[in-house]
Amino acid sequence: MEETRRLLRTVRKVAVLTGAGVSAESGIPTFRGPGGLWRNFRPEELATPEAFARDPRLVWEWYAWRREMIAAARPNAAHLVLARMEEFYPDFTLITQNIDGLHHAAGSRNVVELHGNIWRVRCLREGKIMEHREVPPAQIPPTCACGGVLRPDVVWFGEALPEAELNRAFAAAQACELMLVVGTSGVVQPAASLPYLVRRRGGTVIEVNTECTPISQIATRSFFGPAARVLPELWEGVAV
Ligand code: BV8
Repeated sequence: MEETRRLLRTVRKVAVLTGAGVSAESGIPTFRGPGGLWRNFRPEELATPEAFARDPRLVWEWYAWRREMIAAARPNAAHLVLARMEEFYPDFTLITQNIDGLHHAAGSRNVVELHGNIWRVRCLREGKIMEHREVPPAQIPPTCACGGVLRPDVVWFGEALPEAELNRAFAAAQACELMLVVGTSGVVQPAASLPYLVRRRGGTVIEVNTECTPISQIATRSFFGPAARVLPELWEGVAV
């Protein structure tokens, strides 16, 4: 741990990749861990354009359930350490696969939301994107003033990631000296390829997870434990 703290004191360019595990201690179930199921559906069955086309109501009921949990959730110590890191490092990019907005709520500003945000919707008729914070939505599925159906502004399986965000993420992976990978199972592409990019360039990858993942095979070091405990421990004494 001290060796990694020393490293964290000396680097200047840091990128972070977070997944559902960073929000687990805020009470939000992860995708592939316990509690991730909803009415016996797996996320991969609901987070697809086909599922939405087939049954927009069912998919919206899943998002409405997640909105209820996220609205009641507060950023945990891991989110807060990541917000403090952004103040400390001259070059810092936080890349997240999460759609819960908890990094913003913790004070992070330069956040790359690779998979969108649960508090934004997109009109299927005119493509307009807008904030939509009803918990639960007054109407399911919600409709636009133009009459079009509104979908969550998130990236579903089989859908391309937003180009600007993806470019920012790859640029950060190319430029960073160290990438911190927190709470991701490392199975969803293209996000999961970012740590490999860093290692291939000779950069350092530090993983924080409660279990072993494919990223553990290539990480410079993995710290196994809950992010809300491990991140404050890693950060202790670095930013003094
Ligand atoms: C695309 C938004 C192409 C919606 C999400 C075969 C091989 C390779 C790739 C594919 C393939 N078949 C299909 C694909 C592509 C597919 C993919 O990767 N599939 C996987 C399942 C194999 N990818 C896509 O479809 C992507 N699009 O490829 O498009 C394309 C290109 C051009 C034009 C058209 C098309 C889109 C992927 C995005 C999907 N959307 N979410 C929503 O959230 O509702 S993905 C979803 O999974 C979430 O974003 C989630 O964040 C993400 C990744 O999961 P994790 O965050 O890692 O969460 P998970 O539960 O898995 O793991 C939690 C981890 O935390 C665990 O390791 C656990 O141990 C740890 N943990 C738990 N508690 C703690 C903890 N760690 C620390 N502390 C704790 N307390």
